[in-house]
Amino acid sequence: MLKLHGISLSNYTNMVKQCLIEKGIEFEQVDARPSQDDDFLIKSPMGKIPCLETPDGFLIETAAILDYLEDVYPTPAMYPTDAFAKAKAREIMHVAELYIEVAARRHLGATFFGGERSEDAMTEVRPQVEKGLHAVTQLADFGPYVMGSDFGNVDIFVYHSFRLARMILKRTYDWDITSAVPGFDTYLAAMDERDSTKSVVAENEKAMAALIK
Ligand SMILES: N[C@@H](CCC(=O)N[C@@H](CS)C(=O)NCC(=O)O)C(=O)O
Repeated sequence: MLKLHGISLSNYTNMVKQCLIEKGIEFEQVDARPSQDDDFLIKSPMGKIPCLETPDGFLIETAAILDYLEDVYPTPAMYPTDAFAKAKAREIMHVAELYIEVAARRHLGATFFGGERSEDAMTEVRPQVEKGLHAVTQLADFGPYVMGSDFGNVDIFVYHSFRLARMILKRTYDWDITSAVPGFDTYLAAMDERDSTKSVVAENEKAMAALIK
């Protein structure tokens, strides 16, 4: 059986978990936190979570894991079949990760873990995220899903990237990024109705409540 190493606090772990649930793949979640310990680096060479334990070995990087799941468990399909549309889905996933979530993450320590607020990050992050949001607005369809009427990995990826970024940016700048992207609220409502979202978010909220207290 596949083993998903990670915790429910982790938005990337939650992306993989939601894809596993949507595909109906049996898996076990193994509690693992990011670590630079040698025994964890053997499984996850950057020390990050998630990592997926497969019959062929360990895999890291969420987008690569989602691709593996698609190749090994092709139904239900989580990417468009058309090559260009599939590349467009991946394009939006990269934009959401690199220019919104990773940018917002610079405030993660100060927002949730009592770290010191960086003045450089305060001035640099917001304009970076604004560029990312502008790109998503241009690329996405939200009809109601990111690429139209079909749900897929791009929806899972954008949902969990934005969810964390939104919490961080609200607490940092009192800025709600969902209102910056037309149609985003309709997409969120469609995502929130899915059983897979409900179960992943419920576990995440439990973990967040314990963290924030
Ligand atoms: N690009 C990685 C990002 C994974 C990631 O940043 N995971 C976080 C937890 S949500 C982590 O392990 N952070 C610890 C660290 O960056 O050292 C992926 O796609 O899986």
